[in-house]
Amino acid sequence: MNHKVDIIGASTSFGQPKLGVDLGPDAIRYAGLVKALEIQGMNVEDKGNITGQYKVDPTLHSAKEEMGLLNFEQVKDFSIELAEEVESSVKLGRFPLILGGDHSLSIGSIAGISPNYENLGVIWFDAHGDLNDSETSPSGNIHGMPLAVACGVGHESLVNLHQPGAKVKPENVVLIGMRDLDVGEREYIKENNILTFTVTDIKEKGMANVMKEAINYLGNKVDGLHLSLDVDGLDPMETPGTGTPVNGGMSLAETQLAMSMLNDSELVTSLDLVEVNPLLDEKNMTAEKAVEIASFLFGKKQL
Ligand code: HAR
Ligand code: MN
Ligand code: MN
Ligand code: MN
Repeated sequence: MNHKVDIIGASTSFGQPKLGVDLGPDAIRYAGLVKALEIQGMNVEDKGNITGQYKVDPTLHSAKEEMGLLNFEQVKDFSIELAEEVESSVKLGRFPLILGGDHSLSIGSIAGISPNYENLGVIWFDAHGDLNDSETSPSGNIHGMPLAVACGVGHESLVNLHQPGAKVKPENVVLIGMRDLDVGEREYIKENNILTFTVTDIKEKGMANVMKEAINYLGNKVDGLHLSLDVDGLDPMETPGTGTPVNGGMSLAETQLAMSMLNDSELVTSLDLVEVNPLLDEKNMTAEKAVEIASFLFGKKQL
């Protein structure tokens, strides 16, 4: 694991309609992220927050639509800025830890990361596939689309953002925690043979076996591994402070196990921690869980 960590706050909420997810990065900081990583021996630099040029207007949040994409301009503008910041971190040999913010931020984070690798792997830890495009999306919310965009599917100015073309190959993607997939997402997963673990798979096989499979599958072929962790992958009893909770999720203990195994694998080179919304939370417990999850990824042990 790279010990030099850059914290990059991705303070955006334009990928979805609920106010407050742009406050997620600060909520995670207040929950003690920097200290927790320093205890694990990391050299941490907090780069502050990226906001993009558009300000959130609480009275008019879902302003403009472009071909079925809500807040398209805002998401695009934000993604370009984030991609630049993330890429400079990777170029300096540091580990970018991107705090969200809604999951549309991964359009920018992955765009900034992928030019630095020949064959980037992505683990998408989430209740959702985030594999929609404007045709398949039931909502028009771009936070349901970032993985599709990274794979080269979607609006051309999002797909070609920062660098032309797809940023990840579907065969280098692993989905973990799935339990709320739309029809078009299921078809995309099947057509592209994406390695997918639902919560039912996790309960049946056990998290340790699932992670062994995921790590073996990616380990030999990727030269970098991006973990994109949506806190709604966990059960809402663990992480209530998130915009689209889905019952029947993973426990904190299972998530800690997954993170420990990823730490042991030494494969992970970048991380998104997303969809923390302190306005929907109880006493910042979702941000606290996010810090705990990051601590395990960076080497925290129970004994
Ligand atoms: N699949 C639905 C949509 O595209 C819901 C997406 C919910 N969002 C997230 N992403 N939090 O993981 O609208
Ligand atoms: Mn660049
Ligand atoms: Mn997501
Ligand atoms: Mn989700």
